Amino acid sequence: MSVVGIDVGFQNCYIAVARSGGIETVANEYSDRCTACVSLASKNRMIGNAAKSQVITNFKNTVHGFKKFHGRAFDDPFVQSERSKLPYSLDKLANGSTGIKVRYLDEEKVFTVEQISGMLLTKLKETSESALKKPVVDCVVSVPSFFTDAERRSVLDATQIAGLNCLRLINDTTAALAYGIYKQDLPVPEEKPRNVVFVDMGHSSFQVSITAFNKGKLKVLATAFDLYLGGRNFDEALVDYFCEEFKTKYKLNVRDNPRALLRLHQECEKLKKLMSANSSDLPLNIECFMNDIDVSSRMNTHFEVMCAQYLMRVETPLKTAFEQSLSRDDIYAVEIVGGATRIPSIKERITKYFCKDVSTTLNADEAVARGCALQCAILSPAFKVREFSITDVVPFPITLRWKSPTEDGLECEVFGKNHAAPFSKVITFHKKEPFDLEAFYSNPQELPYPDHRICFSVQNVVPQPDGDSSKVKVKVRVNIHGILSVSSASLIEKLKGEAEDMQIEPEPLVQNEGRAEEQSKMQVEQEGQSQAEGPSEDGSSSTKEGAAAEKQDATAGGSKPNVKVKSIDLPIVANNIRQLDGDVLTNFVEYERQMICQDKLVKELNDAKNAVEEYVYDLREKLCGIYQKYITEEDSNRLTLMLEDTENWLYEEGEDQPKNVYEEKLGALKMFGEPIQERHRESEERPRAFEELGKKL
Ligand code: ATP
Ligand code: K
Ligand code: MG
Repeated sequence: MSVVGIDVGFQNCYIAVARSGGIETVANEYSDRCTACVSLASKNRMIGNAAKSQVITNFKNTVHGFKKFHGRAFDDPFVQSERSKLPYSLDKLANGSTGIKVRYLDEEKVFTVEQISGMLLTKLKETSESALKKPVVDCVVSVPSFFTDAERRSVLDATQIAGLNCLRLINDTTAALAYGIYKQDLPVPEEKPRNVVFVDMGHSSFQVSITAFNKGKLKVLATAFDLYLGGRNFDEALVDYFCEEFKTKYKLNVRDNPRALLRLHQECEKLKKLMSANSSDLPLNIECFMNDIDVSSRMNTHFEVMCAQYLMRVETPLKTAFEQSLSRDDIYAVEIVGGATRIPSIKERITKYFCKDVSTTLNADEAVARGCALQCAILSPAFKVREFSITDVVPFPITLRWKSPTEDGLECEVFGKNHAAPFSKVITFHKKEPFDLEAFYSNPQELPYPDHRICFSVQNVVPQPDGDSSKVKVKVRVNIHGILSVSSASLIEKLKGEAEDMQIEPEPLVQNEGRAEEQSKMQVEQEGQSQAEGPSEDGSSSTKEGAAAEKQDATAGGSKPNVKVKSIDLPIVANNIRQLDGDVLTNFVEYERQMICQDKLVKELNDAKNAVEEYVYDLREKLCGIYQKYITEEDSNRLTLMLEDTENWLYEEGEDQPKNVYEEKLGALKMFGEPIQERHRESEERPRAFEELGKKL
């Protein structure tokens, strides 16, 4: 069983694995990071760093910056504003969600964001497999702490498309701290916790969390964020500036030329990074930028003035996080990660707010992936790690509204802001008929986008034999991924002739079943996460999904002899959940497999073709060099001619042939090449053999 953690960023992805007793990050063939980029072509796909090189050359079919399309409708204002800036096309899917329109295998295709993310995850899976040298299925994947139900479900679908089994979707901020603090000496559970602020500015967003640590556990106290503040804002500020300048200076309309605009973007990002290390003014030069014109300019401290509107926004989430939890004096350390915190003026703002130096004990790039791997190791039964419980929070309060054919809706907030998660609550209703439970975020205005309501129908509810309402217990859960569900419902049937003396919860049975009373009779039992309330009784990790369920069985199961009730499980039908349908998902999984096979075929074909080309070059060089002594001039000329023919063939009819044709071609060349190689090898080894012999004598 594998232990893999994946940090899926808007721009950069990192992988960490557990190997030889420790957690380490994994590099692919190019570097330690994988760019979140997928490029579709007429024969295959390129994913990650290979796709990055296609951003300009194949811009219409090279997809990047798609992370925030997860779970969002095409009509979402954010999607629309992104759309106007993207070099590739978006399209509205039949269900209203965001589709990505590209040409693949010479056909127009609209992929869902789950499919595109699935492609990226396929690449990340393959990279971890080649590092671990075994198949990878289990993993933990990071998401921004502000991702809502719909976004999380969408990311989970993507992991499934890639053939991964995601054990937990963990919040970026939580993952990073989990790793950083794991090994340190922490206060025992009875002592005052050590509070750490965590600040992450990536390419697309800014996240803050305040977390309390004790030995063996971490509890997030509050989170805050600016959904749209990240490194890319600073790139865009530079792009805007140079677009204006080049308009007057060179009469160039850069925005009309997608290729030039993309190049300018790349150069501006480089410039931004350089400016983090140099306070002096720096040049920007791009050759043959547009209409054969070379452009050049400079940038200096004016950069900060240009970005004032963004720098101003740094403080707000920091403040918000504190307003929800602690005072600044209770903070032990401020840890910063994420690429954009390297911008000096960002770091300055953070330092200024806390009146204290920020720590960079965590590796700014790898901390999230390492935390994911650590969480994966904790969840994996095959892996032994010290107990460490991770309790996160519900970022946006959740309300439940119930209604049935004879009732209007009534509602109650089941999970308040910063409620511990994962967590289950058992809610008792008194009902005579099936009813619907609608779940939604209480304050739509604080959400990143208008989330829709999801609905759970509790079916088969009937009155008691005596006509009374039945007691219906419903379990509502924010699960380990931060996803909400009504996970079970049961009807408690009083057994005939017996008084209901065994109360499941200390609530008097009310005789009159009026509508107004229904409301007061809704009762919420807290049930998940013992750590959320106090010290754990059994010390077991609260992140294990099963714990809450077992407790439920112990109370409602009726093991005591004097229980006079019977519990009947009720079916629940979920509606309007933004998650891929079973059949659709199965098709996507299958399609992803086909695309993987296709990529593999193309790779093998290219390898076979390259092998011919390489052999031609290699043999030709050696014929004039080290092989010269081992072939007659006449044969050498004939062979050289043959190599030349092959080379020409590769550029003409041999350009696009099946694999076996290249293999045969290579075989034919080797028939001539190998005997020469053999003669060369023998004569090289002969003196060495003599030498060996000489030594023995
Ligand atoms: P997100 O967390 O928003 O999903 P991400 O995880 O992909 O995005 P990171 O990899 O943390 O983002 O950071 C990438 C950002 O950091 C980019 O905007 C990049 O230009 C910026 N960055 C990286 N190094 C530097 C540097 N030295 N100076 C300034 N900015 C930098
Ligand atoms: K990242
Ligand atoms: Mg990130």
